[in-house]
Amino acid sequence: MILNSSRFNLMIFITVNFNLRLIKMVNKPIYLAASLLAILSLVAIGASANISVFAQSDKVQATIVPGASTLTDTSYSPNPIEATVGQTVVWTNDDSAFHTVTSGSAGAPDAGKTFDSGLAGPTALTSKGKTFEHKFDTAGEYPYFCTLHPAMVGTVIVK
Ligand SMILES: [Cu+2]
Repeated sequence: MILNSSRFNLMIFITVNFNLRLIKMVNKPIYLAASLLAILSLVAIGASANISVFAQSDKVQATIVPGASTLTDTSYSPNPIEATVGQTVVWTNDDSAFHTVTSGSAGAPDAGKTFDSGLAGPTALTSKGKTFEHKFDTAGEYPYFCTLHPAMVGTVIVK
């Protein structure tokens, strides 16, 4: 973002300098108009580029809320989580208890087949502050739950 912004400022600086020199050389109103137009279009390009940087951030943040084990469809926040194809959802365990982020629904044969933070290993959300992430490459609705507290449910909607 900072890099993008400073590069953008440098672009404006170069354009303004170039155009000021042009105005001094020729000193005709048409060049003033042209340089103003050039600056305005650069501002427009810069603004739209910055907006797209915000919109297409590659990660979407979500949390497991405090006291989640006593909750149902509010245990994961936000719910649903909305993402676009190619984005990665990052769940952070903000609760003191151990939870999982497991695709599908409790008892279903395909539970955990698409993604699963699991009960052991580096992705297990054993304690507060632990994170689990999954990249969504296909549009669709992905229900998920916690294997330790099957009442905890959420959905990821990928568009
Ligand atoms: Cu849980």
